[in-house]
Amino acid sequence: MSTTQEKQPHWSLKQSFAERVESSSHPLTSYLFRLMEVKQSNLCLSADVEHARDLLALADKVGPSIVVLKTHYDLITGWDYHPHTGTGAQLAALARKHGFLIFEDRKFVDIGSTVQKQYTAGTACIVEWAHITNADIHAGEAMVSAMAQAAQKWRERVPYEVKTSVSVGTPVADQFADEEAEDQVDELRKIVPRENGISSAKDTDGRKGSIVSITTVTQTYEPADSPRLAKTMSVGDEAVFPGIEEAPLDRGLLILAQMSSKGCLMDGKYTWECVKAARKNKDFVMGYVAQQNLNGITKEDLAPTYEDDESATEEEAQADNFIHMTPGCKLPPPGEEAPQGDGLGQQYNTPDNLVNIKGTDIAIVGRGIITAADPPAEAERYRRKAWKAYQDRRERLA
Ligand code: BMP
Repeated sequence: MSTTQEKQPHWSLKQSFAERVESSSHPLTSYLFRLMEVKQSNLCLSADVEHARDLLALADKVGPSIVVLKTHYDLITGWDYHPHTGTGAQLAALARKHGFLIFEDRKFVDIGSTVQKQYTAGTACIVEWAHITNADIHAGEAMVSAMAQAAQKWRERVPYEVKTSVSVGTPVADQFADEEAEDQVDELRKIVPRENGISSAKDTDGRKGSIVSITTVTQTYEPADSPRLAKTMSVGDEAVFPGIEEAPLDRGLLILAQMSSKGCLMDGKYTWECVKAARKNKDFVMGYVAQQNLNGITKEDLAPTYEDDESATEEEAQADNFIHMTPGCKLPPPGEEAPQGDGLGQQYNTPDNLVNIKGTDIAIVGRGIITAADPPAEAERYRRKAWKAYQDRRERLA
């Protein structure tokens, strides 16, 4: 199978995440690109821990280093399904506090009618708390449009109320607008101690970086029963990450186009069908879970012998700006060059191989961080490596 590496690199591989904001067709993708620049992070934590309380504690500790937190709610013991105060709602509060999106790795696959219900109803009611979910489209493209329809219906159904809030905006000047804002930033600073995010106003004139901001009073329409506004949450849980506004309420889908596991049966033909489904459903599909960059890819690249009438036009392929998230990521142990598999079929690549060489955008790391002696410190190490891989890619292709 040939790859994009043999062709001229697609424009999206050369651009910064900031530059890709404008040409994103999905509001949540635009938001995520901006968040990635603000936090200087292209790291997703796969939070596959045993108990709900461990999940929440881990999300709170590692939150400052990541832009996406990936869950498998069905492997978590003690998941509380209450829509306003349960585990999903609590995770949503942590996502607001630290500035990350929640990605439920549910891998939906069924007929459209069933996936609609699995996504927006049932015990877990995934659409309520997960900004992003994913689908294995072996059941056919119709399930993608069915999920898009369900997400849209959910979005329209959510009752609205006007919320008046004081928010701390993007750093703009060297003085605080007033004392109240300064206090507010101090409080938020305790929550986000790492030198990134709001500290992007740093040091252009040689002085120590300072957090500078203006206070703005905004009126926004918020869904009355959204976990983002859970009334029963304690005051501390209402904190909002100061570097960027809250995530939009739009929901997004990642298509599971390729997997990291040994012997995976998803062949080039399947991946090509994923690319077509993504291009057809740009309002809902943010991108892919994949092992390589698929932007600009053609049938000839993926499945040359597959007889398919629907070939992509050059124009269509050029317009791609999908985001790519990649699991099977680990750093090798000290003294070794490559990370070993887990003995159960999982295959690992380094962040450099995935982001710099294969051109994916977000590295998904689970056990590499979770089983470390100090998960927050290890998450920081992965964040730096994955971000460097992104910078190296841009330098290499410039
Ligand atoms: P770990 O880094 O501990 O191997 O975890 C990888 C995570 O990514 C798991 O949650 C797994 O279900 C998920 N995953 C994967 O490993 N490979 C894929 O191709 C798709 C996945 O969702």
